[in-house]
Amino acid sequence: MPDIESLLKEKRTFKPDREFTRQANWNKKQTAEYRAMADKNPERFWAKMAKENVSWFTPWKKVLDWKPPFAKWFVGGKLNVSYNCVDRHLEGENAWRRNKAAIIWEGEPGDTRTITYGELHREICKFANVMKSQGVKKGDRVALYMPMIPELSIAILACTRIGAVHSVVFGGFSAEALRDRINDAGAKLVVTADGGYRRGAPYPLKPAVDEALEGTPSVTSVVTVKRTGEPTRMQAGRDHWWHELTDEASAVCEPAKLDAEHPLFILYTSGTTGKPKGILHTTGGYLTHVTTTAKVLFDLKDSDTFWCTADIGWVTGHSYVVYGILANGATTLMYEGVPTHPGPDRFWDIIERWGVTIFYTAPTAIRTFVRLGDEHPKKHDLSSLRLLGTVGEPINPEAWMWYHRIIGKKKCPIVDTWWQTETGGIMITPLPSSVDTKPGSATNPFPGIDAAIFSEEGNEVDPPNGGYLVIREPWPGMLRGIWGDPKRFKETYWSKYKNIYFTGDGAHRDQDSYFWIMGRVDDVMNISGHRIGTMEVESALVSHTKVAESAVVGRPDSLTGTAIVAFVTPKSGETVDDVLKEELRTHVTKQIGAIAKPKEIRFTDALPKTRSGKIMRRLLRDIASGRSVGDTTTLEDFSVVAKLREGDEA
Ligand code: 7RM
Repeated sequence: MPDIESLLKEKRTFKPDREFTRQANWNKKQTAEYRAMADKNPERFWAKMAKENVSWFTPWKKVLDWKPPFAKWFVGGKLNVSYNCVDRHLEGENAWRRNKAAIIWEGEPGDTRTITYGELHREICKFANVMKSQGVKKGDRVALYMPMIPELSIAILACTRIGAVHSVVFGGFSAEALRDRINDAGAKLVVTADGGYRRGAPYPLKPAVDEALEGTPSVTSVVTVKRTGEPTRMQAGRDHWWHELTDEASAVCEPAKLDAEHPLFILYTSGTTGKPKGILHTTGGYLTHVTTTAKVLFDLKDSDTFWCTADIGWVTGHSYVVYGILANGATTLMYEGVPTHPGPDRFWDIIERWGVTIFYTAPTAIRTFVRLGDEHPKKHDLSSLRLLGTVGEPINPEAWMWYHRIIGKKKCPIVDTWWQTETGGIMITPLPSSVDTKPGSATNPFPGIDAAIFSEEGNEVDPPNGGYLVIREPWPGMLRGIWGDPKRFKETYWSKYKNIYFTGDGAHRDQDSYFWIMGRVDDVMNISGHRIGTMEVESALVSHTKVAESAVVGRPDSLTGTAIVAFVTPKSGETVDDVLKEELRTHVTKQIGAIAKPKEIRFTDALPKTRSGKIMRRLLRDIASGRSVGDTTTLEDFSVVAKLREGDEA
């Protein structure tokens, strides 16, 4: 019996654009050479990348020391991440970058700031000196609870300059969530802001810090950026204004020469239990991984303006708003607010005004834009775009096609990038110069990444069957542990299969060996003994002309074991009734087969999502089964659940 059956068939393929391939950082020939090298000897490949793309103070003695599940990369090497992201762009043949934009920032109200590499260097040094004056030393943890403002990137890079370990806590988290994360990491310093702007209004942040700090013995001081200017309570002796401290600070600060395995950051991510895991990343391997992937699959050039729409509070923002982009000397665009303020075309307006060349966003955002209507992107000149990317979820082929046609004007390659907080950088992705893409497939592992699909028993399964996505060999950006909890690290990732990293995702490969990620394995339903990915049913639903978005979950069923319940958001203006329900059930039957036909369809105006845009299927499972809903701390908008509940009673 196959582990996970895949029933969705996608036949369209898209060849790399010739023009694009000709100018790519890695052309077809180089890609083939590197792939061959990586297949034969991944350590040799990664060592070459580390040498080419990262600057070292002291070379490493050993590429990899692997004592499963603990890996050390570039053992004995010394480097500094802020040096790689900034200083080296001010020296030698790169010195012309001094007055090049490193960060283009746009606030939600429309205010903007452009920070050159030269300025960024000064600001980082100043804030590094501020942290030193607050008693922060190498190895100390610093919690960053901030809106999407340049000071967040500056603080991150200042930490790396002195070897402090940052823990960015997304600004949408509650005081309680912040307190747990501060305590788990034992942070000494908290950096925050009075507030930020979202949906056209200021929101406060500092009061949540005050509340969190009622129970955080490790914190000795707080630095607050003045962003909104709203009245803010400051506690004498503990609280300081960013601008007051940095005004007095020296702009000279030597980058610390840090060990390749020195801790770089902790980032909390949710698992199957309630307690978030502090994912630990270290210096040399992580930087090699994100810098190389950014250069190769985003094809980053000096002339690029790269925009990743993720908040820096998520790993996508760490790796591809800050580290991977600045290390390549490109210009990174940071936007503070929501996509729909002041109008539904804000993103397209930003792309047009700044001439964004590479745009990286999430499928959930793309589906929102599909729903809002084509007239909004069509109002804008998007011709600066040359490459598009997606991340965070499987993208349904219809959304992919829309992105390709309406945003990419059929000329931009699309890189569908699969990776995780734990993997540090991108793992499975098309290389835009040389891989034919298929809508909905992340295609192939990056060179030097050994991804495979395993059965329950730990055998590799043959296409087209599905199973569990695993990574068989260590890679440079891999997590080094869960902060303070080696036992949980082993149990979560290394206990299902011996010495093999378990991703928690289901996937299958097609006849061409392409990977199709089917979502988390706890999103897999077992219907009458057939395992079906929720994503496949969702994809089928979304391919119907009247459907904007859908989330599919299983609920216990006495007959079939599990019954499929589909939550469906119709496109605006569509009438919903029983006729449409029947139409959709027939549609899914036609697309996938009767086995996947939803038993129940529920129409809803909105789906419950986390603040990073992932649909909270766990909540929907609870609602679909009539259970009370569990932990909702990561929920973006609680009223959505209340509404779904009301529908329950009706
Ligand atoms: C980068 C990020 C990780 C989980 C992962 C998957 C899902 C991410 C894709 C994807 C299908 C993709 N880190 N996921 N990217 N599924 N195709 N291109 O999102 O730690 O927050 O989430 O996200 O389930 O395990 S994360």
